[in-house]
Amino acid sequence: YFLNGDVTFDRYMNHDEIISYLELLPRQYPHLVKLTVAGRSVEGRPLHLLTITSSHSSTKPVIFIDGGIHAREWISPAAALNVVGHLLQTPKLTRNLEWKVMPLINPDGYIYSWTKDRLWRKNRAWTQSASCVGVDLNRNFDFHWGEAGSSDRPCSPEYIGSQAFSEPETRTLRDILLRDYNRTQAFVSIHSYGQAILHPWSYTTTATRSNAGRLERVGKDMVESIFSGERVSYIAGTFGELFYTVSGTSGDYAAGVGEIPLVYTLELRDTGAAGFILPKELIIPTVNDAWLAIEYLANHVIAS
Ligand code: ING
Ligand code: ZN
Repeated sequence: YFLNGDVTFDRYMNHDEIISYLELLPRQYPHLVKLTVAGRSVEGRPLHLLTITSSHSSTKPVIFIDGGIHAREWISPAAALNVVGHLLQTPKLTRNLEWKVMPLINPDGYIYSWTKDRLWRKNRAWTQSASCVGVDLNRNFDFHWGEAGSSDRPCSPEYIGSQAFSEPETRTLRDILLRDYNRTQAFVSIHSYGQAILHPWSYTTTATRSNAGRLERVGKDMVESIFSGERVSYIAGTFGELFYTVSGTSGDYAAGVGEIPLVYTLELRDTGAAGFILPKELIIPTVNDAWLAIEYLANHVIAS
């Protein structure tokens, strides 16, 4: 059963349940949680931002997390909310860090995936094509926009949009990201599936980022941390070297324009058997994968 405002990981929470839980948090933890509406989706829904920290100070390192950018990846907002739940019980991580979490950056798409088309990926924007809806938000960021692994055809699931940042969802994420970018130490974008921890660059396999060694080491440590906790195998590397190249992603933007040192995309379970339709029995172990990785990353930021 579900009490209004409760959180559950025994099954997927729908849009309204997620929002009720978000709205409850600042009332339950007024000293730790601030909830703001950072923008509006194409269909006018609030884009929520949680700021989580004890004793506000403008000098703490920031860790930014985005969830739910792709509608059908239901495990992603669940993982973001589970991280929030853990943070509220881990004083070390809220005392030393400031967290900015957008658990559901594509609410219109999420609802559409619940009600009309389970495998919907994009947002719900009108396009130049009368018959095709939606922009792939993870192709709409202004860093190597419209290059490899994306499409300028509105009917494509990887449609880039009419221009970079054409969508209110990506503009909202950008504006929050850039606001504190000089003290943002880590950025994590949560997706499924593939069991991989990816670092920039995604748009190319020929260039490596200046801090590639550190990115690779910390990525491998996160994989190890997941394995020791959950006995499940993830792989670490750049998206380009492990899979193929894609451009206009939030991660590449955070690294390339935001200049955030530690940038990771988590591709959670599974490796393809269930794919996007991950059974509800796997929610709890899978959101724990994300927590183990992010907890490791947070402790790394504090230690460095
Ligand atoms: N995959 C991601 C996608 O947007 C990705 C892969 C994300 C690559 C971020 C690099 C950076 O296509 C899924 N499953 O959405
Ligand atoms: Zn995705």
